[in-house]
Amino acid sequence: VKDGNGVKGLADLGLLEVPERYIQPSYERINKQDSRECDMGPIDLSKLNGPEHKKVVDEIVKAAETLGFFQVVNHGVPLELLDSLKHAAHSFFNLPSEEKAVYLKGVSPSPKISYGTSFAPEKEKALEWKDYITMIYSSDEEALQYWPNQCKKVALEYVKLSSKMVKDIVEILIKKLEVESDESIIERLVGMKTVNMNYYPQCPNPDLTIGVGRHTDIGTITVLLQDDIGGLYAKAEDNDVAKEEWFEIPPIPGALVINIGDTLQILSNGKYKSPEHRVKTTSTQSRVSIPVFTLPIPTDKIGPLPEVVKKDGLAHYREVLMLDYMNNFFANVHGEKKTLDFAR
Ligand code: AKG
Repeated sequence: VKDGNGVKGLADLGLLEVPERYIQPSYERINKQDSRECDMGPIDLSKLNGPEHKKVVDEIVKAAETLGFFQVVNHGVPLELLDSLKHAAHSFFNLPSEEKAVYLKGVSPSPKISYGTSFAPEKEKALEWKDYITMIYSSDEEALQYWPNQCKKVALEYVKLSSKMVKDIVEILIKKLEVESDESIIERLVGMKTVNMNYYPQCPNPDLTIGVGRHTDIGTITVLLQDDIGGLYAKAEDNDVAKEEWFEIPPIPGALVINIGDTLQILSNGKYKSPEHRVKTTSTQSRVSIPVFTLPIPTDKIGPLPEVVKKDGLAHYREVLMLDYMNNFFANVHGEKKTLDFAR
């Protein structure tokens, strides 16, 4: 990515095969036949305000306790904005390389915005077939000043318009833990937001490569907009079964994908699952996805909630500083659910 064109630059060369350093060991490769489509329909969040409130709450809680992934509709983010976001992501990654290069780490106009490729390219044995831009939200002014022109307005709208839904979902999940439902817990859990734009160029060897390797998200919850190409897989957790079971999270027009992050798994003492997930590449089209990660602020501490530990009789995690948890995540390559080991 040093020349500013990342994997997109490689894809544009029209290679018939990916370079050796993108070829994954077999354990990491994704075979569509080994997975099932997740057939859980989207949850209609507008029903939270009507007679079906309890049913919707139960659906959200059940999903958080099992796969850790679900999809939502009537989420408060206008459908036109979802289309504009996908369009904006393509516009950014289609820029000439020198225009993207200004956002590379080290030269970027702000440490809160960075453009890159793969996840930890200096450390990875095999690289991920993905370019991205990360934008950490701190204020509207900063976003409008520093984020790329191609996406700043829509990305900012997305962060803001998704935040009520994020708060509602977090509140439902915290209330269900029967802790003293104190508004400040919810506020702390949604203290920080980062929006990413991921770009997976079309790839000549989708069976040998990965878009994103096995990992969990470290925050509270993630909201993800994916386009209609598909390729996101989540692993069902079942400690008794040796065979891995993967579910494809299918694109649903107008829906947003929600997944639980490590922070909620830790806070709930393991009741809510932060699912391992990964992304397959595709040979036919370039895919975009746009996640908003919601996290506690770096100076906050996260640990199992005392009321939950009391009920469970033991704590499965220790208390850690969010900053240390984040640094550990970014200092390592992607790998299964190993970020959680940092809090054990
Ligand atoms: C991530 O950005 O951490 C993802 O897992 C992306 C998921 C996707 O592209 O569908």
